[in-house]
Amino acid sequence: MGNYGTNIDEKWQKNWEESGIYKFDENNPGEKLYTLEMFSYPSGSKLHAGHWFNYGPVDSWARMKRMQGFNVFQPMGFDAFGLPAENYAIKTGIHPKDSTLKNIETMEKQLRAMGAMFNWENEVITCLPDYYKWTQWVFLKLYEKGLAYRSEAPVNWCPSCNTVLANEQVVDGTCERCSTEVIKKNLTQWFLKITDYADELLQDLDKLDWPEKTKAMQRHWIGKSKGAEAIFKVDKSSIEFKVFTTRVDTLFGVTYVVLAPENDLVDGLTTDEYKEAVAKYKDDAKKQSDIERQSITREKTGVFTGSYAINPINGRKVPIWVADYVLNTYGTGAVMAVPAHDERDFAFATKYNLPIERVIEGGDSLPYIEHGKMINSSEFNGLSTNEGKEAVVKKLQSINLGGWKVNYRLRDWLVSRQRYWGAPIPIVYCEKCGTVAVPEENLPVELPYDVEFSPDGKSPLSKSPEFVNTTCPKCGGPAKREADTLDTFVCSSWYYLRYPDNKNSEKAFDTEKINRLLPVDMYVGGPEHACMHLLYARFITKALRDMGYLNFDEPFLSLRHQGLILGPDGLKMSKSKGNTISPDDYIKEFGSDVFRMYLMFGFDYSEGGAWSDDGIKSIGRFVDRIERILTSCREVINNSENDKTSLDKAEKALNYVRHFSIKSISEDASKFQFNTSIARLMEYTNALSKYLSEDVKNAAFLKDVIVDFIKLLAPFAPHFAEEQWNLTGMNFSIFNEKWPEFDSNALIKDEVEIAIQVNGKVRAKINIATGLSDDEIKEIVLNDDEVKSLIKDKELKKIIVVKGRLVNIVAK
Ligand code: ANZ
Ligand code: ZN
Repeated sequence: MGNYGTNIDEKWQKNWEESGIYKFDENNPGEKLYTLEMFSYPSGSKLHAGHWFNYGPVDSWARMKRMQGFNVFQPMGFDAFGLPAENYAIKTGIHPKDSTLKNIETMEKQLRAMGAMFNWENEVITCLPDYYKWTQWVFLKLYEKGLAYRSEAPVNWCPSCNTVLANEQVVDGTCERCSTEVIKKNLTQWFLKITDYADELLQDLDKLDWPEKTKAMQRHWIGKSKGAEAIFKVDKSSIEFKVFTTRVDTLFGVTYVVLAPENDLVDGLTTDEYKEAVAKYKDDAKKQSDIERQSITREKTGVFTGSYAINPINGRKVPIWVADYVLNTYGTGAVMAVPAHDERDFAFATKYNLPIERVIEGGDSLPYIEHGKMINSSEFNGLSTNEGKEAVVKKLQSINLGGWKVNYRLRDWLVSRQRYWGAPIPIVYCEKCGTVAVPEENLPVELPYDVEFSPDGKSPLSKSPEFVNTTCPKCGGPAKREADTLDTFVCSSWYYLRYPDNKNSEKAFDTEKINRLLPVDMYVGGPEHACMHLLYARFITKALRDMGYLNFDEPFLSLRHQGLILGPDGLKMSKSKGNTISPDDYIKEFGSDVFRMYLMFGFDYSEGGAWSDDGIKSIGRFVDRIERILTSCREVINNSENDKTSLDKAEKALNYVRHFSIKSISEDASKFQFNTSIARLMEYTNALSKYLSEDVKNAAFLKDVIVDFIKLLAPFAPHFAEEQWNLTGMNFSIFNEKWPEFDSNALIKDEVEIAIQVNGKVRAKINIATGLSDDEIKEIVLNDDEVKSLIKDKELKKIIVVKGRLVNIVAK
């Protein structure tokens, strides 16, 4: 075992800390590089391998960038409000504030032991009043702009978490956090109007250097759909309604229309005869999740209302049904059904014996859902789907019964929560003045400590009279505070704006400063945030920009996701499976650099994989080997007896590896390809070892070569490299050194290996000097003893040279 271990880690952490070398100052030389890892949730279970996999390699990337001349800003903080702490409190009786602050203390210690260049002086902790004061300010700004509003709506309710959820927090009909099936409840809640930005959120994705998959997920979530609206009048009634369709060319094929059970028009449309059946159906529909309702395979159900609607294009009377496969929250909550050309309508019509009429030519069987020529559509017959859409819309426009329409799947962001551990919503309800925003000078609305927070579906804060009862900021009369708190995703939607100016007590941030330091240049975190945090943060940035607080459009220019580190069994780590890896134990045994380097070498960064003890042990041996070899190199360098100054074959070979490593590592590590970067370091180590076996060595040259080696190693093994740097007699700190640049001349090899093909088969390989002409090469090849014996007495028919690779000989 070598000398490297936690003692070395501690030594250099102390030096870095005391010298303050990583302190960020925007006036430092170099282009600013805002490197950000998604901040941690302070849980009781400490830092796990996943945190390490997120933060360690990104710190290595940032260290390389620093050496390449960037002025790196890499802050860290805690996303400290939220349900886990509150649920833990309910279980144990420990107040969420106490447990959270204690967890933060532990995690900070662990994060420091990682030896990353975190700018701790810029830390933010979202549950502290000096932060959430400004979360409340952000909310108020949105409210002033009409981007925050309160409304009654059927919302997602998790019966286990006892709170409403945003659409983004409902995964396959279940709660994102606890997997309980989510139900619908009609509640008055606060929403943020993210839909105002739907189109820009979609368009600007094209500008971002983000994983394609993540962009695709956001595109799908925003769900822009271009179609048309058509107005159907209800027969013998003054009621009319719109339908949204992406296939207006099929308008002649409508044989019935469907309203969502929740559509407000349903009761007014239903005739007495059908009232009972419809009422019962509406009741049943409440119990179904949107996902179930939209499933193609699920058995369709529905009821007739007794009323008819008039098709605007041909005046035909069609029955109006109510069915839960139509969602009230999309489009107009009403659908024109074309069973011949839509799968769901087809299944429904088949089940209820409704007519099915083909209006698009093509395919053998129904439903035919592709494009084609219009038929059975009077004057439109013969038009293609696209021509037909234009023509039908034109007609609808001319009779004022429809037009083009764009719809989005994205819904406004529901941000109020009936829970305790969150930022109070800074709103007051006054009997006289109604809904009143808390004035900025009265912020923060502090979260009281002594509150009964066991959840029962009512906001815990509503049970605290000291909190709820207040006076109206407008009229001074009695008023009540909003007792819901903000979803933690609101806290995390703007934290990257606070980091650079975290001590500002006058403002959330200084606009000019933030405009200089943002956007974030590199953002790294889990892919699970694709349609939540990453969407919300983009929206908040754009909204603040429109209010004049920011001058950039996007918060995160580049984004990378780390993969998942699995247990040794290949399964997701979990306490119950007993397959968790505790970083602390390994770090104690191997040192933090070995842990970090193993994560970087053992896995593709964006893929992750199964943990292996053998893997980390072999990295431990690699570090020991480097230590031994560098020690020997230093002995050679310090003992200049059998010194030479020329660069001969051995030096050239080593120099090649040196410059090849510089080139490859610079390229690969910048692309987050850390595993291949470390593989190059291993080759470099081998080349050094080989050179040590030479009889005579060039000490000055060797010194340069190990200086470069230690620099290349530094980002990946920061403590160990700093120690080696010091032992080599260099000045503190290696992280103030310039990253080496490769010399392309060193990469031109004097000789190349060429394959000799005889009659189509590779028979030999010979080394040939580079830069020779074809004729010179032919001559060398034909005079080679091995080649001579291959041809023997055969007659040479043909010889072809493929430069740098191959010589092809045909001999009979
Ligand atoms: C008639 C039609 C004929 C349709 C046809 C499709 C094929 P996207 O792409 O998702 O926007 N639709 C509209 N509103 C709906 C609602 N609230 N709930 C369920 N389905 C709804 O899909 C638009 C299509 O989904 C619309 O076009 C409508 O069915 C249906 F051959 O209208 B279509
Ligand atoms: Zn839940």
